[in-house]
Amino acid sequence: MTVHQILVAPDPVLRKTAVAVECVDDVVRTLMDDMLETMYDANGIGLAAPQIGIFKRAIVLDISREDEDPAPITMANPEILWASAETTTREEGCLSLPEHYADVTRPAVVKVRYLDRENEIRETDAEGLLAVCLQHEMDHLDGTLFVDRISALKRGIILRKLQKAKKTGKIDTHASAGHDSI
Ligand code: GNR
Ligand code: NI
Repeated sequence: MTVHQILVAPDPVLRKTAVAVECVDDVVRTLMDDMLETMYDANGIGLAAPQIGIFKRAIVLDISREDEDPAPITMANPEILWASAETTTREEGCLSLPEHYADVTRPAVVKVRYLDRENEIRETDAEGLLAVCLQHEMDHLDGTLFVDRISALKRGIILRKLQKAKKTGKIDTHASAGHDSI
């Protein structure tokens, strides 16, 4: 298993659209296991393959609390079949926008179809934090970041700060904070 480096915005790689997974085979299962390990290592509750530079429609999540047993979820080719008109607003963060948070409004409930680890088609209804996280991860598969769903003013502030931090080398990316560098 491998902990991957997580790409940080602004990075054109995060803007690419990921390609559908043809079949959830051992290669995809290994990718998902690596994504889970990377996500847990970074203390995230979700991760999409493009965040580690892999353009496959694969996402992982675990929204269990620290005092609960781990509850990893892996999905390939997730698609929203239905979204509620009712919306919910929640403060979001993103491992690719480190240390920046903003309120994002999204449908409160979604029905999602996906391929599970055994390549079986499944459907599930999600609400609450799971619905938020699912939509956040699915956005990554289309090159969308949560800052695209807030005001242009706030988006500009966050992206400019990240760009500046990158230029001055002050960004505390996962890799530079971890064991890969130096
Ligand atoms: O770790 C994460 N926390 C989070 C909090 C609120 C809404 C969405 C998320 S997902 C994020 C991890 C991440 O960047 N996934 O792409
Ligand atoms: Ni994210």
